[in-house]
Amino acid sequence: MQLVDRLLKGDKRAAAKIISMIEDRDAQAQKIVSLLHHHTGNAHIIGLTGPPGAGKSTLISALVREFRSRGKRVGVIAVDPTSPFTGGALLGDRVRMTDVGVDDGVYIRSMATRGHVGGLALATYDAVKVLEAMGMDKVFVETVGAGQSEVEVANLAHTTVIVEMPGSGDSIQILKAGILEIGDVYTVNKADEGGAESMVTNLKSVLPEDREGWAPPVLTTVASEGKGVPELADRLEEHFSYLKKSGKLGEKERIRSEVELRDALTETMLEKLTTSKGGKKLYEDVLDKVVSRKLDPHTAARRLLSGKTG
Ligand SMILES: Nc1nc2c(ncn2[C@@H]2O[C@H](COP(=O)(O)OP(=O)(O)O)[C@@H](O)[C@H]2O)c(=O)[nH]1
Ligand SMILES: [Mg+2]
Repeated sequence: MQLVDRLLKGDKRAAAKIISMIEDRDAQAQKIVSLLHHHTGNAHIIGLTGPPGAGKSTLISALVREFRSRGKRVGVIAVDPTSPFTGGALLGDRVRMTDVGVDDGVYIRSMATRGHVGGLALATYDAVKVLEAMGMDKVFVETVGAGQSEVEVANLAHTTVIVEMPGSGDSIQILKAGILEIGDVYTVNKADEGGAESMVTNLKSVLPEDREGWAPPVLTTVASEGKGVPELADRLEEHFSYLKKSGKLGEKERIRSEVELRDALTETMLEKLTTSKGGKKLYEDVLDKVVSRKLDPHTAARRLLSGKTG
């Protein structure tokens, strides 16, 4: 397929086209992504999550520059409707972002995953594959920290970075958000605004000193000035090395693959059910019965699968 060939050569326009097809759930998208799968598996996938406004997008821009200066090819997927990388009023340092935008070794893409079952899930995995297949060494995924998406991004990424900012919450709130289990690297950004040190102390007091041979570091950064960014990049590289040496990379890949397989199963089953003759109506009828309490969801699912819906 011509589009795939172009992508494999690193063509950004091909990447843009394919990711749009994924977003639109174009019938061809699945076939294309299937062709890409065996061209993936070499990139370091890094997820960044944290509250809106913490500086995730700014930090990613700074990391892109840092890794470019280290000779890495870098891709970015932003699953964040509130601060897209392109269009509208976005990034603080628009000009410098445009600089990396014309660089062949950088591809940045914002994505809307609305309407996809599971939100972040399958469409993002597919988009990451596109960036891997086009030859990116580092693929950053930005998600806004809102409940479930943190855990989802931790499953998607090899390395999960939790971005906090001073005053964004005391340790109890941090505990509640469930971010203590999933972060591999923590950074308190906006360290220029004061209060960062107490945030760091708070975080350190509640984080484990050792998690299966890895001690999650807590850093401070000023993303808008690039301060602390080389150190952050170093920690990311260290974590990737740790994953490789400890055999954890294989475990992570298995979890990633399982999430993908499960999501694909759900999607395939739903597609099969709703595109078969009379399937859509049957599905809606069963859904109505669940709503009116005539049927429970478990029984409904089993009946739909077995085809006995009477
Ligand atoms: N003072 C200060 N502002 C920052 C820093 N990092 C980002 N910002 C600003 O904070 C705002 C939100 O940043 P953004 O990257 O969009 O946050 P996101 O919502 O987490 O992606 C923007 O106006 C940035 O310019 C920082 O380290 N210090
Ligand atoms: Mg953002």
